[in-house]
Amino acid sequence: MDRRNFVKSSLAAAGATLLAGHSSLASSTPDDRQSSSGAQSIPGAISASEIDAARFPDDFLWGMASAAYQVEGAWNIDGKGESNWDRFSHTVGKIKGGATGDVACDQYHRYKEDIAILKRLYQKSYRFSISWARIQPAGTGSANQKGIDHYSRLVDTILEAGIRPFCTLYHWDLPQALEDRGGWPNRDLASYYAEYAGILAKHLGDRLTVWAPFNMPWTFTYYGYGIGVFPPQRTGFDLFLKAAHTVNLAQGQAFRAIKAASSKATVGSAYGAAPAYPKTNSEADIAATARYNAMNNLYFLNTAMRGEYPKAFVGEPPYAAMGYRPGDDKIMKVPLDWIGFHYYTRRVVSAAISTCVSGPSGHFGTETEGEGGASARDPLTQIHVEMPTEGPLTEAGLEIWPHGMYDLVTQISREYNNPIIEISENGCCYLDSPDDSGRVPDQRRISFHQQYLAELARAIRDGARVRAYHAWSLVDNFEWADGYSQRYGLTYVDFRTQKRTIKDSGLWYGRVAASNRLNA
Ligand code: IFM
Repeated sequence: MDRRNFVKSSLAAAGATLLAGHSSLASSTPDDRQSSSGAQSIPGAISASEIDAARFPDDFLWGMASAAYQVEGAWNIDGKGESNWDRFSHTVGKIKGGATGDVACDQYHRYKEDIAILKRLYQKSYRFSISWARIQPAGTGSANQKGIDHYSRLVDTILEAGIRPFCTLYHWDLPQALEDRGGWPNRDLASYYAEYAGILAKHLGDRLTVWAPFNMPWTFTYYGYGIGVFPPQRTGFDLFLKAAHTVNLAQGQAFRAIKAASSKATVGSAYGAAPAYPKTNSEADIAATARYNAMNNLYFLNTAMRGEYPKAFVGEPPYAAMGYRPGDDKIMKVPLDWIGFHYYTRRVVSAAISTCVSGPSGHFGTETEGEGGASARDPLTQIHVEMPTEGPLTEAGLEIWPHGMYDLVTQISREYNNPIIEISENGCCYLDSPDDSGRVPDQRRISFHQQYLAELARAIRDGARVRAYHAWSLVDNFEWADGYSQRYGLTYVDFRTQKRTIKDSGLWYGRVAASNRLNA
């Protein structure tokens, strides 16, 4: 049975399916309270009493997140240049249903309505991203004033609503002109990107204080250049290594450019992260799991905090293939003011049996791994990575594993000297739509966030300095290669009319933000 069919059947069975071979996970999980108690009918689930007991600090920043290409539309308006995702979505056969982001949620024109929703739901933080091609249509050179003006108005509207603007500079939409120059494997992009960051900080840095250079850098470099499932669909592990190194340099250079232009700026991150658990207690699987953690969770964090690549490879980092030059450690090393990361679902890792690269197989969302065989995901880390299905699955096929939130937050807290942490994204795909009365009763989304947040509250109680949580997403939107077939919003969007309907989850999340409790 493929994963998608498995999603359907596991939903019908309330997620109670337990796959053979994964039962050893509970004992290898740092926290195994519930697995050992046997009190839960659904693996990994959090009890109602834990949800009732969860508390958040008075000044906790409840927020929602979005990304420019996924919500803005207006793809060629006010001087905006073409981006890689414009080109990709305009190419026949690339996106499910032939969808594009040309209109998306039309947030470029409807941002006031969307900020009003945030305000109505007592939100304290809005994480949005800026389209590089609106600011520099060809990726370099002077700024497009209309693009600057748009984001300036957006920031002002967010602030007027009493909400903190959190800006991601790059959420995957690269000016196509830079892709045409070789894209991220071209080291020159680090300097172009720093120039772009400096322009933003100069024009918005009097009001914006929270900046994250890159959204999920591993994902867009690996998917875009390593395995070719995102634009520009190039495939080569060397290309991935080069792209990732350019991004690490760009992160360091942008950090300095932002700080030079704005004395108020704090710079952090919006990394994708997933706690990884060894498939067995063998030394080989434990070592492979550590390599996964280094590659997927720390590859862009450790370079910033310590100026060096974490131990992601069997053997020395492949410096020559990366295009690493003497002195790059100093460029990469920048002490992030806070660490932001997303958590959606976990991984189970084993040492690869075969050294073949498995490459993409079947469906690829923004989190999915190849599923076939036991071969290595790539030639140098020699890891085999699985997406477990022990817990229930969302309608995107991602396993719900709330304990991972606790494990990840406490792990990063331990490894980086208890930094300030923001959860920059977490969310789930369910396709609930308005009922006859116009309500969207998406109880499963409420339950999902309640459980993950209960685990976040536990990490805070145990000493982690987490100051924010951003639900993905403010509105249903363009879900990359899946087009409009997946809905992550706390607000329903009718894409024919652009009518917004706050889902029950959004109303619930508003009460959470007002009370700092999950049983609101
Ligand atoms: O929609 C994406 C987002 O762009 C990045 N993080 C995961 C989300 C859901 O797949």
